[in-house]
Amino acid sequence: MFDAFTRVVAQADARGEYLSSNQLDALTKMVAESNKRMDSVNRITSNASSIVANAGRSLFAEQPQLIAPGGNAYTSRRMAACLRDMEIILRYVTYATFTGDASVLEDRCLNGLRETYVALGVPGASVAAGVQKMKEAALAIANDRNGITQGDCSALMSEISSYFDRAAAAVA
Ligand code: PEB
Repeated sequence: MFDAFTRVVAQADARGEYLSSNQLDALTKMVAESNKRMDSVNRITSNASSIVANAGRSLFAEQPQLIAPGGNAYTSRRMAACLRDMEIILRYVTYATFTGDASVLEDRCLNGLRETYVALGVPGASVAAGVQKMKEAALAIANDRNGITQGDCSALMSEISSYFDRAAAAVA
């Protein structure tokens, strides 16, 4: 598991080199703008249950076969497993956002997830659709201009977006 700092160190060490000035500049910028990152993590984390519940509601409205008898979210046990899975994925996205690196998400959540869903008979494309819905909600909350110091968060938002996209692509 890497963060933005340990990844750069591991790469430099593998080559037996000092950190380059480009790497130092990028990390300095990341530190200088870290309040944006922390605020985004905080906002997504504190709204996690509504992000998950609304994404689930919207997914089941679009794909009602999931909650019909025989569907993959039919019975409260499967429904609970489904909402829990979405919550787990969202949690790892917040970890990746915090560390500025996708490896925690990849290694501890997405690795083998597609195979797990195939084995369980859970439709990966539907999980991916749920993840995309969480992405839209999370970005709207993280990027809300109200009640916060104004600044350019476009790079951070596309970074966060990329973590959701990775999760969706891993199971689709
Ligand atoms: C992944 N999900 C399920 C299981 C596992 C995961 C390992 C099997 C064990 C169990 O039931 O608890 N676990 C989950 C995860 C990590 C982990 C992400 C990462 C660290 O450890 N059903 C739907 C939707 C979708 C869904 C499309 C969006 O209709 C999910 C939610 N996951 C779903 C369902 C089950 C499941 C299990 C329904 C139960 C399947 C079953 O038992 O029939």
